[in-house]
Amino acid sequence: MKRTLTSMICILLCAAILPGCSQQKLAPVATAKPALVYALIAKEVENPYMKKMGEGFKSACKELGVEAIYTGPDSPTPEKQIEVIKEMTKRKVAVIAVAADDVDALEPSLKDAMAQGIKVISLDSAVNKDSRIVHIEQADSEMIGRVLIQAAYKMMGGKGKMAIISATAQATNQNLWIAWMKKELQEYPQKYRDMQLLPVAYGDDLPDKSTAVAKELLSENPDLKMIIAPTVVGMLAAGNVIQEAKSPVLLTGLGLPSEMAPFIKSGVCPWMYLWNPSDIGYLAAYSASALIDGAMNGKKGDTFTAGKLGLKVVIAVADGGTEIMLGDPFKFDRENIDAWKDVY
Ligand code: RAM
Repeated sequence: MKRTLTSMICILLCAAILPGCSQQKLAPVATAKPALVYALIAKEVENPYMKKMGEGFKSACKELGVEAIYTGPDSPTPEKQIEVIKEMTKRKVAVIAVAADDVDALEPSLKDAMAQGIKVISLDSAVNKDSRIVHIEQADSEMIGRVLIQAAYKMMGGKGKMAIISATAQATNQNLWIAWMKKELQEYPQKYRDMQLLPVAYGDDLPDKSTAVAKELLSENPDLKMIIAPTVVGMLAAGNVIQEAKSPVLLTGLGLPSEMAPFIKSGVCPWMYLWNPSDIGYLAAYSASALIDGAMNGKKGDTFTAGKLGLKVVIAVADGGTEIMLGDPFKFDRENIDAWKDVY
């Protein structure tokens, strides 16, 4: 009996309160604005260097409180990259940061993205100045090209046949570095008079093709003394081929310390160069955020703080556009490789 009376009272109380709720205007709940989305479009999504760029990009986006997408084509072609750019544009991301498979081919799709308010930057491998607001450059292209030829000169004693294994034939960054390698050879004919450079071989930044190209170079050139690979994929492939063939050919270029440590220790690669790819992704995200916030506009002389990387300045570059530079290339050799092989 008692329970019935209690439940009756509860029902009556609820009936008395509810209409009041429906009559009161409920204060609007502040709906959190959806986080902005920043997309990094790799040259090719499985490339280990690109993945490390993606890690840095994601880490910076987490610090910035925005959502990060790491994406890219399953093979490094401009056509496939354009498909991904269009997909990100359709998703109305706030930022597209692209490592270009071609300097010009992406222009229509990137211009369309910018026309829809998307901040477009390139990183690692530039698009032309009209396709971007600013480029995030790892290191000075001239320095990279010249230092690789100077390293080859020392390793091969200034004489013999050398080859370059590059990425894809349209890759902006490798093509810039190779142009500076050739300029170094042309500007010092006396110094390099006894060194011959074979036609550039392209491994397309694909492990299998880079391996096949390295094997072909060794079999077709028994007197080959040196391979220069300005691509981490080419470096690993050439290192394995040379080591497995017990070839005396020497190797230098741009390699990941984590992948190239065995070849530096065995002497196949006396030394090589690179930078931290994660820092490029990190810098790209902070540069994008500064563009979104209006802290900088990608114009020469603009400055902004890029998180742990500190103050950065926008510089004018030879292609008529602007860049933000990460720093100088770092030399990896027997003395320091153990300190770096577990870092990246
Ligand atoms: C490959 C890619 C990348 C380049 C590095 C050195 O991973 O081609 O664009 O910066 O090598």
